[in-house]
Amino acid sequence: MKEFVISEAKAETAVLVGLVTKEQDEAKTKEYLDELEFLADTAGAVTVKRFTQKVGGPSQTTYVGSGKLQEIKQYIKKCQDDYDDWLEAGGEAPQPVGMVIFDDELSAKQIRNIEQELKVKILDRTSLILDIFAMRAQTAEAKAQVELAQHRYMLPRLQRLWTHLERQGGGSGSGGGKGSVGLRGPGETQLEMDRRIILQRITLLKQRLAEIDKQKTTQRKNRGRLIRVALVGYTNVGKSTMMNLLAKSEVFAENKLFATLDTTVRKMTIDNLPFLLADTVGFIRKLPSDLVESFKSTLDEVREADLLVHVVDISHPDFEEQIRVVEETLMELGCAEKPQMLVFNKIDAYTWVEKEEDDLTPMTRENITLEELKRTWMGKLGRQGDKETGSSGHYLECLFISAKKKENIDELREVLYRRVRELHVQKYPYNDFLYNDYE
Ligand SMILES: Nc1nc2c(ncn2[C@@H]2O[C@H](COP(=O)(O)OP(=O)(O)OP(=O)(O)O)[C@@H](O)[C@H]2O)c(=O)[nH]1
Ligand SMILES: [Mg+2]
Repeated sequence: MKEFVISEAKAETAVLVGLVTKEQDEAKTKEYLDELEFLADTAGAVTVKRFTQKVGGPSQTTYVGSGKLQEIKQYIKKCQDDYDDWLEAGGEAPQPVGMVIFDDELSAKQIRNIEQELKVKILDRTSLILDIFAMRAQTAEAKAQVELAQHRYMLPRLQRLWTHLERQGGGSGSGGGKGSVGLRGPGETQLEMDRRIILQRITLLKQRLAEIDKQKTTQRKNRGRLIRVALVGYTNVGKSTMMNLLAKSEVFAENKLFATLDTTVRKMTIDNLPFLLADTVGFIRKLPSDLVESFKSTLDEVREADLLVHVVDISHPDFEEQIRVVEETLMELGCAEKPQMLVFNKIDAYTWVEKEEDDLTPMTRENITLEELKRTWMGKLGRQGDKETGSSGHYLECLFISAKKKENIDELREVLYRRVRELHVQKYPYNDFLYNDYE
């Protein structure tokens, strides 16, 4: 039998691992793994298999139980053998498994143990997200923020460096777009830095970010007496598409997670009423708190906004949970009390399953029409908290649009105009110049 070796060629094929627990039932775990697969895809990895295990909670040593770990090992080995057979036969070989991605954050100990057993790249949800961020970071600020988050992630996991795995492909310095999945961002030399050097680097990055932050604060102060509106929401809901539509900007938007990392601010006008509109980084479940912390200055745009437009992808099967995640993240940022409006986007892609009359199984979310959903959400306007939808926020407005098909955009503009104008008059009551213009 051939020796079990690692080759670079197989680096971009992934196996996903998640747990089914008391708190997270099978359906939930499937949703989480769907999202993890989308994240992997965004990072450039093809998922070939998923493993799940029903347990009370993650094992402290290997996350999954030892039986499941052996099962994963066998699978990896089988793929490798198939690959070798194919090569021998001279055919076009299917990729063997290059990495295993775990749906929760792993400790140093877990990573070390699992890596020893599986002998392929081990990633967790956090390192995968960080990897995508490193790939997406464009500005000096975003790059510094991602690098800071990566070092913070790395620090308690330094043992990971004494591994048999050859580390290649990392860019030097802060996240470059090149390199293979999980190895972008701080490169090999940096991975080998000891604790002390990493700590120095963290201090330096924090200083650099504080500098940028100062400049940005000054810039923001110089923007004049304009109401500031921020588009917030889960990743991939269509924030940038809306921004481009409303402000005629050209923010990068695509069907990948975290398409936009940097905040873009545009001055826009509706009926002679000028205000600022900001497109911000998307949120996601299990977003590492280090990352939220590292993105402090990017998120200041949200913190300092006068009005938040919470964009939701109504065509996503999990949109309700996404709303809750965004609400929680806003709470973490101390923004929960800001005036907010809810904009359900992608109504063109909303689907539902009609229930047969004689079908006595309970109604599920799948059976709800768009009209019913509208009624439910409209009904909770202005109310704090809601049992039916599980949402804790209270919203001034609730709109249903399609940014792509340009449906209900006039209504969106109208509502924005009304709310911004209201806020403007409250905030700058003596600004007669503006006032006269709008009467
Ligand atoms: N069907 C449909 N797709 C839409 C709509 N609006 C946006 N999209 C698509 O959704 C995907 C994500 O859009 P973005 O505007 O990049 O989303 P985002 O919220 O800025 O995402 P991040 O920057 O990754 O957080 C793109 O493929 C868009 O074309 C819509 O109204 N309907
Ligand atoms: Mg975007």
